[in-house]
Amino acid sequence: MTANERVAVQASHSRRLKKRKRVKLKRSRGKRGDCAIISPLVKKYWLQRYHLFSRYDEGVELDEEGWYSVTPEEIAIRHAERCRGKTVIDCFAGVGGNAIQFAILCRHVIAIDIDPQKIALALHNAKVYGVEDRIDFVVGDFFQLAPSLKGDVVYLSPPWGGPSYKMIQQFNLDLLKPKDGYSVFQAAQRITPNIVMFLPRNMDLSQVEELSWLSSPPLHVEIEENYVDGNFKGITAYFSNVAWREA
Ligand code: MGP
Ligand code: SAH
Repeated sequence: MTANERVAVQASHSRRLKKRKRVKLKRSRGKRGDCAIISPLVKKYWLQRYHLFSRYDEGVELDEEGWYSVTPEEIAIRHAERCRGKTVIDCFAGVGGNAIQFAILCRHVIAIDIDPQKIALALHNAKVYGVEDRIDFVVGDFFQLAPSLKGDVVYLSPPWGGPSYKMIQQFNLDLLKPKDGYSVFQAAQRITPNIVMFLPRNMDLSQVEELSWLSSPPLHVEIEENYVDGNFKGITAYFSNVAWREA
């Protein structure tokens, strides 16, 4: 082999290497290449996708409301750990962020959402995690279904009115959708005193404590702050007629 031929072989080898590196880089940026088709609103949540679903690349799917509402997986695991072994009713199930973690750690899950597309996505995502058999999926209005529901724990993560919730200095229970937080809580209380509520980080905490006074004697309430990677994401209120056992 002449010196020129050696240079040519080396050059083509390094071109091949560069090509291989480029392909690898493209793949690791987003296996499903969905970055290009997401809306500007969703982009910031898409960038956090592995915090939302660690198995995102295995086929997890979300719609726009699902993207900005889903409970980050680490927080959903925390909620599920506190309900370990119980039957949990996830009354505003969305695309299944919480329901999936409840299915992994709890005895049984009833996942309700008024939007049929959310329930279809929650079922799909539960299949990705292999837990679809541990969840009863129900399309319906929580307020209508509440009188017929039975379970050990009621989990409430209702809509907060979209990502603009944080423009308000202090969020209050009247701003929750589709009904105010008092109505949601009262409907839940008729099922069980064991209620978990996931609420905005700018929530007026004195109002959350007041909810416990809707029961006689008043319920115990424990409030925790939830962080992901040091970022404050929301608060969780655990209500019960006995103090919640630490998981
Ligand atoms: P966020 O504050 O919109 O995002 O939502 P982020 O990245 O913390 O915003 P930033 O401006 O501080 O960068 C934070 C988390 O709150 C989301 O991941 C959801 O878990 C939850 N969340 C947000 N919204 C708008 C809702 C909602 O409407 N309902 C419920 N149940 N959860 C929500
Ligand atoms: N915790 C969920 C996100 C819930 S977002 C997750 O981790 O994926 C709130 C959900 O409440 C939305 O999907 C919305 O469709 C649903 N919802 C709104 N009104 C409802 C009602 N009356 N009954 C049941 N679900 C309702």
